[in-house]
Formats: sequence, C-alpha cells, structure tokens
Amino acid sequence: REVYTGMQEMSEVDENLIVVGFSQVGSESDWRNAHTQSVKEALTEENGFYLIFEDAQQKQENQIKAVRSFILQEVDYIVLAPIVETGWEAVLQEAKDAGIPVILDDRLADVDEELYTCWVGTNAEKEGEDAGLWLADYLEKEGRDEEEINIVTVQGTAGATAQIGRTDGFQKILKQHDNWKMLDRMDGDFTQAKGQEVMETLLAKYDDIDVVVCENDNMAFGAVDAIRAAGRTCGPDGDIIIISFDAVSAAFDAMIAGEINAVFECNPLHGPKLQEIITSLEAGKTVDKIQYMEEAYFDTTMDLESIRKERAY
Ligand code: GZL
Repeated sequence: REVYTGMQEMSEVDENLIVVGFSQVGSESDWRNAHTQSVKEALTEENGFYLIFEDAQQKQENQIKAVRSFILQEVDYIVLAPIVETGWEAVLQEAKDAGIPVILDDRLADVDEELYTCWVGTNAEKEGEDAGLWLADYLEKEGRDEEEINIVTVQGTAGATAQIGRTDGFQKILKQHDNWKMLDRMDGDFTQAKGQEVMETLLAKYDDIDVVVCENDNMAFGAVDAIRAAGRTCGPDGDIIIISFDAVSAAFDAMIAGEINAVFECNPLHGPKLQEIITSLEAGKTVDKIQYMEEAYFDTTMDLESIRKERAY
C-alpha cells in the first residue's frame, strides 16, 4: 500500500497499519503544540497506525487542501481540527462520498452531523460561563460586587468555536451583573504576539480597565507584557484582573508569579481518546457522537505548585 507523506514522496506502508490523515490548525499556541504532541504520541506505528500529519499554519484553505489530499491517498480515517466552524460542507461531503470516516477534534465544524462520525472536544461555552462565575465570586470576596467593573476581552480566532463558546459563555454571566460593562472585544488570534498588540490598543483606548478576559493563555502572556510596558500592574496584587483559558504549564508559572488571577482548563490531551475511537471503529463498533474532555479551573488561592506536579501538559 502506498501513500504520499507530505505530498512529496511516496512511501510503502504496512498493510496492517491504520492510515490516519490529521489536519491540524497550526502551532499558534502552547495548547496547540500539546495537542499535536498528544495525537502524535498516540497514533504511532507501534500502536498500529500510520499518521500523515499536515499543519495548516492557521489557514483554512490549507486544511481543505490537506483533507482533499487524504481523500486522494485513500486514508482509512480523517481527523480534522477545524480552525473555524464554517466552510466545511463541500470537502466533508467529498470525504463521505469517498467512504472515509471523519473525526472532528477540538473545535467543531458547523455541518450536518451525517458528515462526521464523532467529535472529541471541550465545552467552550461552559469554560466561558465558569470564568464569569469565578469573576463574580472573586469580586464579591473583594467587596467590589456593587462597583462599576470595566471589562475587555482579547478574543481567540474569530469564528473558532473555542472563541464563540468562551465569548458567549462569559456574556451569559455578564448579563446577570448590571454593574459589569464590556468595553470592547478584539481578535488576538490565539497568539502571544497578537494578544500583546491587541492589549496595547485597548490600553491606549481605555484608561479604566478593571478586568481582561483572554481567550487563551498565550494571549494572556502577551497582555501581561503590554500591561507592564504601559506601567500598569495585573494579577492578584495588581490593579487589572486577568482571566485566561487553557491552563498550559506556562500559565501555572504566570499564576505562581502573580501575573494572572485564574485559568480555565481546556484539556489538549486528545491522543488516547482518538486512538480508542479509531480502534473501536476499526473493530466495527459504534462510538458516541460527542466525547467531552474533562476540565477544571485554577486560581492563585490554590496550591499551584503541587497541582502542577500532577499535570501532564
Ligand atoms: C481550544 C482550542 C484553542 C486553545 C488555543 O479548544 O481550539 O486553540 O484555547 C488554541 O490555545 O490555539
């Protein structure tokens, strides 16, 4: 059996291996790199897989090209981590017509459920709601539950279900507090550089920001740098509260250093679950349509050093 690896060279692949084409968003964040690592560590030859990995550098058209190449190569399964929720109908219909099962992973695509076998992901809306609930609790403990609270959001890639869910979830709680005001939301594309740039813009525009909601850790790291550069302070002892999402290892460093107040986990270790799903499908079993990863949150009131020792990313 012959497949292209990376579209250049053909390579002989052992008939018994399950060939999986994986279209990954890119390498925009620590979370994404942990996600890629987890999938590569699970879908190995010794586990019975031949993985064709395509990094789309955060461009949807590259993901569509990758899926089309997987179809041409007649892979056994396609795993797609869709960068945004729209624009997938046609190419997923082509995969279906070619009889290749598609597993959506991490973010979701807004397509007919018939076009994918299952989705492994996290509940972004719940993450956003949990962040809002945490903020309400924190402000009450600080005696600030009646005070006018000005909030800005550094959003993830526009149209990514992680961005949509976190924004909508937080908004749901914000609406319950008429003393909270969302001054602005700007797209930081889940990267540290863009997060810093967006925070610089927001600090120039508003001089009364109390809370920054960053929709992933890397943008939060950028925001902290921008806040410091503007001569302001953040974190539990600062004048700007920072909330973030993902809970990668560097976010624990930032909380321990007192730069970020709280982080809402989004577990990237999908590899083992994907391995289990594909193995089940290969054995002719059916699998649950939606498979949520478990999640938690962490803040500076917790024993973060010992928690981090237990964590794998
Ligand atoms: C979340 C995932 C997001 C992470 C970011 O499910 O899609 O993409 O929160 C990553 O760090 O870039």
